[in-house]
Amino acid sequence: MALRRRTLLKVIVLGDSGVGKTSLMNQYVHKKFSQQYKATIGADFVTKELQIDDRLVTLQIWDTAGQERFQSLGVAFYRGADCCVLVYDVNVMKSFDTLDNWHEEFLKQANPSNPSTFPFILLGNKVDIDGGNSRVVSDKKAKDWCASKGNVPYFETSAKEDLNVDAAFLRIAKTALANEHIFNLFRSLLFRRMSRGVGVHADRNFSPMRWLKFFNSFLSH
Ligand SMILES: Nc1nc2c(ncn2[C@@H]2O[C@H](COP(=O)(O)OP(=O)(O)OP(=O)(O)O)[C@@H](O)[C@H]2O)c(=O)[nH]1
Ligand SMILES: [Mg+2]
Repeated sequence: MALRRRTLLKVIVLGDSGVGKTSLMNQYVHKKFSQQYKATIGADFVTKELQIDDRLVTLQIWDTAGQERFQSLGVAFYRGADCCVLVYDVNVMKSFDTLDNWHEEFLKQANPSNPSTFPFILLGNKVDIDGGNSRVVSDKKAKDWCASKGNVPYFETSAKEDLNVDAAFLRIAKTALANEHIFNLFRSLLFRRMSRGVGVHADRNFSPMRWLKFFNSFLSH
């Protein structure tokens, strides 16, 4: 088999305390679920390898603390993210109402080069509770929110029953990978221009130094 390049994708999971961020990750990576609640402190990551078409992908999934007093993440933490997963609990209205804040906060901290196209995914978790009878956020309300943010993909999940968890994370990986492709395409175009600049010194618009500066400023965002 030919040697394939491994791609590392950084995914950040955000949402209110208790919505099930840690549980979703544990279900996805370890196929385990615990009823016991143990608040996440700071942030921690797990990795999962998967194959998408002919690409080997390592998902680095960062679990974060929903509780404000345990949030201690600096700007550097958000930088370089390939996808942001927002989680709410379909039985708790407040966890849905705060999605705007999480969305805004992520964009402020991560400062991606194009905020309007940065990939987000929304997960409505705990759909198993009470057979859906205690649900307060409708499917339509969630989809409307997604539409208002530029067609964010939406999944309804249960970490407890392992419902839709694999499907959601596969979509997360594909979305992050697509974002990475765009980045790589841009980078290769930039390098081509740079090398042309080296060959054609008369073309001052494409001087290598100019492209290098531009490229560095692009990378630092
Ligand atoms: N019934 C049910 N309970 C769930 C589900 N997901 C998580 N829980 C429970 O909800 C509680 C909180 O889950 P966590 O995964 O710790 O929540 P979190 O979002 O990581 O919380 P923080 O770390 O404080 O931000 C735990 O008691 C879990 O067992 C689910 O899909 N269904
Ligand atoms: Mg947690």
